[in-house]
Amino acid sequence: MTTPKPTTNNAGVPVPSDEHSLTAGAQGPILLHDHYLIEKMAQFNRERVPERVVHAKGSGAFGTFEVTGDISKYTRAAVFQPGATTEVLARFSTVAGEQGSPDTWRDPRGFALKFYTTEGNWDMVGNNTPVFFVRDPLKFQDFIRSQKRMPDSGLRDNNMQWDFWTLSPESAHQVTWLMGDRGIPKSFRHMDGFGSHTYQFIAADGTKSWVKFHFKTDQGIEYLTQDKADELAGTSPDHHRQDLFGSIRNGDFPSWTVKVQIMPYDEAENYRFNPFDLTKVWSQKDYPLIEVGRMTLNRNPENFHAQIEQSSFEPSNLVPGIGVSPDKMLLGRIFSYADAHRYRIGTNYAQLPVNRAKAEINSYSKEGAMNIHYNSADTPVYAPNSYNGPAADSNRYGDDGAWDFEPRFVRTDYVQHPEDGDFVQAGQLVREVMDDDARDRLVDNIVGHALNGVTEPVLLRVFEYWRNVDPEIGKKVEEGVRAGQGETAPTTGAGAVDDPADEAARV
Ligand code: HDD
Repeated sequence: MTTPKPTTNNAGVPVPSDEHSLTAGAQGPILLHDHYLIEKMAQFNRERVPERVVHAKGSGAFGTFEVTGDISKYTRAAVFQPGATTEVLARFSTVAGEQGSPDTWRDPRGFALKFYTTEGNWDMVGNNTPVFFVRDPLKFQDFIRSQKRMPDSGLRDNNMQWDFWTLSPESAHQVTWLMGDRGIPKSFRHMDGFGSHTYQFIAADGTKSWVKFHFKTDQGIEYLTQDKADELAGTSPDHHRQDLFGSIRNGDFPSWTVKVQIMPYDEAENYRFNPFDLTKVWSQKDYPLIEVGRMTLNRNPENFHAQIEQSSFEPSNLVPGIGVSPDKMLLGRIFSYADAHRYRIGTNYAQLPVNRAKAEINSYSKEGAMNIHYNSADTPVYAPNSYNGPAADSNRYGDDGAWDFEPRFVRTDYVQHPEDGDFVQAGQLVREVMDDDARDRLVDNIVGHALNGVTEPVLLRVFEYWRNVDPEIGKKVEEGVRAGQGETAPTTGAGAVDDPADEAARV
C-alpha cells in the first residue's frame, strides 16, 4: 500500500489531525482558533444547495448524440448536420417529490438534455410525455402547488390534485397518460422522451418549419404496476437511480432513437389542432416521424453533486437553426429556468464545468459571486467598441425564432382549431391507443387514487371529467369509487359542501 497523501484544509495546508479538535487540556474547552475544525463545521453546514422547486429527485449520465439521418434541409443547427457527433448530459427526474422521495411514485418524468454543440449549448428540456397539464404558464405555479404539500399538515393530498385537474379540463390528456401505464415507467431506460413543445427549425436558406422532438427508447417501453411501484417505494426508493447507474457501470448503455415531426410553416394556421397548444399532440399520420439520430448514455457522473445536482438546464439555450414557437408554456419557460438557476446555484452557474459550453464563449457578462472565467485584459467591457471586442452578427443569427402574428395585447386562450376540445385527444388515447387491459388498469389506478382522500364535491367532478374523456371509463370510475366506499356516505373534508347534489348541478 502506498503512503496516503496528507489531508489538507481548503487552502492546501496540511492539517494537524483527522480526529481530534484542539482543546485546552484533554477535558478542557475547544479553542476558537482551531480553524480547521471551524472550516469543517462551516463547510458541512453549506453542503446542500436548495433543491429544485420541481423535479428535485433526479439522476443523470453523460453520453453522445450521433446524427444518422439528414434533416439539413430543415435546420442549419450544427448538431443536426450529417456526420455530427455531440456530447450530451441527460437528467431524468420525478416532478413533485423531494430529493429523498421514492423514484416509483406516479408522476411524469423529466427528460432534460444538454447538447454541448459547437455553436453553444442546446438544452432540450423535456418530459417523458408529449403533452402537459396546462397550456398557459400563469397556471403552472398553481398546478405544482396542488401536487405538492398542504400548508398545515405538510402532507400531499389527492383531493387538492383532483380539485385542480377537474377545474382545469385542459389537463385531461396529460392526466390520462399519468393514470395509465406510462405514469410509472419500469426505469428511466424504459421510457420515451419528448421535447413536448413545438419548436421552430430554420434552414440555411431561411426557410422556417415547426418541429416536435421524440426520443424513442431502444430498450422498449415498460412500466411498473401500481402494486409493484408501491412495494419498491418502500424497499428500494432509489430504484431508478440504481438502475441507470448500474447499467451504465456494467457497460449496458441505454440508447434512444431520435426522431422529429416537421410541419411546414404555413400549415400551422389551419391544422385540425392548434399546433402550439402543449396539451395536444400532432397526429403522426399527418406528420410522420423522421429518424435523425441516436442518443446513447455511456458515462456515469464522477460526482453527483457537481455534475447532476448543479446541472442547470434551460429551454432558453437554443442554437442557431432552432427557435421558439408561439407555445405560451415554452415562452414562459424561456424566462423561468435561468432565473431558477441564479437563485439556486448563483449568478455564475453557467461557469460550472457541467454547465459550461464547450464552444467558445465571448460574453460581455462579467464578475458576480464566484466568477472564475474572465476575458483577457485587452477585451473591452462594453459594446459597441472600437477595439475589436466581440460583435453580434445580427445578419446571421438575428431572425431565428420569429413568426408572423397580429400584434394586439390580449389575455385569452389560443385561437381555436376544429378539433381542439380538451377531451378529444384524451378520449382518442383511451379508445385508440390503450387495449382492454390497459383501460382496466387505468380505471383501477384512478379509482385507487380517488379513494385515497378525494372528497365531495371534487369527487363528483372526477366522475364528470372521466365521462367527458370517455363515457365508459367515467361509468367504471364512478362504480369503482362507490364500491370502494362501500356503504359509507360521501366523505366530507376540505372544501366539502353541505349538499353535493347542488355542486353536481353546478359542474
Ligand atoms: Fe419545468 C425543472 C419551471 C413546465 C420539464 N421547471 C424546472 C424548474 C423550474 C421549472 C423552475 C427547476 C429548474 C432548476 O432549478 O434546475 N417548468 C417550469 C415552468 C413551466 C414548466 C415555469 C411552465 C410554464 N417543465 C415544464 C414542462 C416540461 C418541464 C412543460 C417538459 C416538457 N422542468 C422540466 C424538467 C426540469 C424542470 C426537464 C429541467 C431540469 C430538470 O427538471 O431536471 O424536467
